[in-house]
Amino acid sequence: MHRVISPVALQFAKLRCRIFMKNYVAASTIPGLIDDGNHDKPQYHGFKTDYINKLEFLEPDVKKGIPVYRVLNRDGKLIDESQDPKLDTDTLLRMYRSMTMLEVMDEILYDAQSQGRISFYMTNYGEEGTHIGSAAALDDRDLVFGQYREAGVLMWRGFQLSEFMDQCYSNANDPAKGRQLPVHYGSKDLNYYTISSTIATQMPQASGAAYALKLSDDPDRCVICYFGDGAASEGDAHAALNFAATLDAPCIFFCRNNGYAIFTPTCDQYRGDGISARGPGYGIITVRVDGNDVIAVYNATKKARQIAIEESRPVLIEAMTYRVGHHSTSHDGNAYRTPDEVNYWQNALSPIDRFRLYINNTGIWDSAEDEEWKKTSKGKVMEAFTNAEKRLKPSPTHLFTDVYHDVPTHLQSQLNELKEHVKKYSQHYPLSSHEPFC
Ligand SMILES: Cc1ncc(C[n+]2csc(CCOP(=O)(O)OP(=O)(O)O)c2C)c(N)n1
Ligand SMILES: [Mg+2]
Repeated sequence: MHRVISPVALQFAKLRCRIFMKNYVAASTIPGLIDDGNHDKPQYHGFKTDYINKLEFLEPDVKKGIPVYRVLNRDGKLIDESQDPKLDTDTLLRMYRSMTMLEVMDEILYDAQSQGRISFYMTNYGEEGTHIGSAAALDDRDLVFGQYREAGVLMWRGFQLSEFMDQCYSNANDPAKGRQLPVHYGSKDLNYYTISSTIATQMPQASGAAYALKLSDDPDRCVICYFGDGAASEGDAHAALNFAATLDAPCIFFCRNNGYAIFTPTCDQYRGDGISARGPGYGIITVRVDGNDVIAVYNATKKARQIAIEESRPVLIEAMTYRVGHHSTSHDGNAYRTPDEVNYWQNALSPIDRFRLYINNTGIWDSAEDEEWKKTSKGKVMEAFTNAEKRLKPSPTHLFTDVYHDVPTHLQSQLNELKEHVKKYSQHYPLSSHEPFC
């Protein structure tokens, strides 16, 4: 099919082309655009490089495995004193209590799902160090774009146990009024964007938000974008990293490399050196960190935040960790990995155990306090759980609200039809567990 271009449109296009060319020539300070007479140097647009005169291919493992930064050894001892962030006792204990509270919440909600009390759940077992180490290093005003397995970040920000429970129970207090799957939390007050199941969609959104922060008159903030090793295989990951790099957007890309994307192990997902190896390809400053060492994660994120804000550029952190739990309550991890593998990570490499050893070693926490805290934390979670379970589910009216400012007439007539139907067949509907139609 031929498109007919009007003479006016043609003139307009020519004008735009001239403006573009003018700007293009004005931008000729880009390295390689001016022939400086040195023909032994390549002069490609934007490159600073050399010629070679022997054929050489670049091996993918330019470096023999990007190293993993850690601060604590497996016995919870500082390896190098200079890496001690010297956090005060309150902060260290808050970190420990948050990591363990998250574990207790996971246990109770996972069991609740298997008893049919909630519809779905995803645990965070084994990844508590990545959540709390990174969250503690941020400012509460920084924007968080999460995937779905970062409940600890939200807990650190101050999301209450009752709020977690109300969301998982989809009761009348759930801000999404029961329209989201459990664990799809969000909090405007805590600068935590609502989780979307469609993996990696949070990544370009994070780049955009970081660019908006850069252009705003409030530049002392950054964005942190959490994503999994599996999400990194999505096209959105490429778009996000490249946009953030080229726009110099202050975004920390925090990859939780937990070894699996549901049942696909990382060795089947990529051939390169993990996610870190991709950073330099995008021109992004990168670090790989032991995700089960909460202090190392803290140091890496603190520094990443400083770089992102002060230099206005993205930073990539690859936190090496392990998903100890099943992918979700709808998936059985035993189908593709051995109990020995899981036990090894759960017992020998637990981020919580390592951190407990550290605070025991420093003398700020002991086993008696630990026992007491186990009881207290369980009590708090159970209380929130019981309250959420008792609360009514949202009114069925909310099937029709919140998409449009005013419910349009065609939806209003469907709502009326539903009301009549439910009235006629009320014995088939659990009306007593819902708030009434409104
Ligand atoms: C676009 C899209 N494709 C596929 C899925 C199905 N899915 C849900 S989670 C997941 C694996 C994600 O793995 P990873 O990013 O490593 O996160 P993890 O679950 O390990 O924390 C997949 C494939 C999805 N939700 N969205
Ligand atoms: Mg994963």
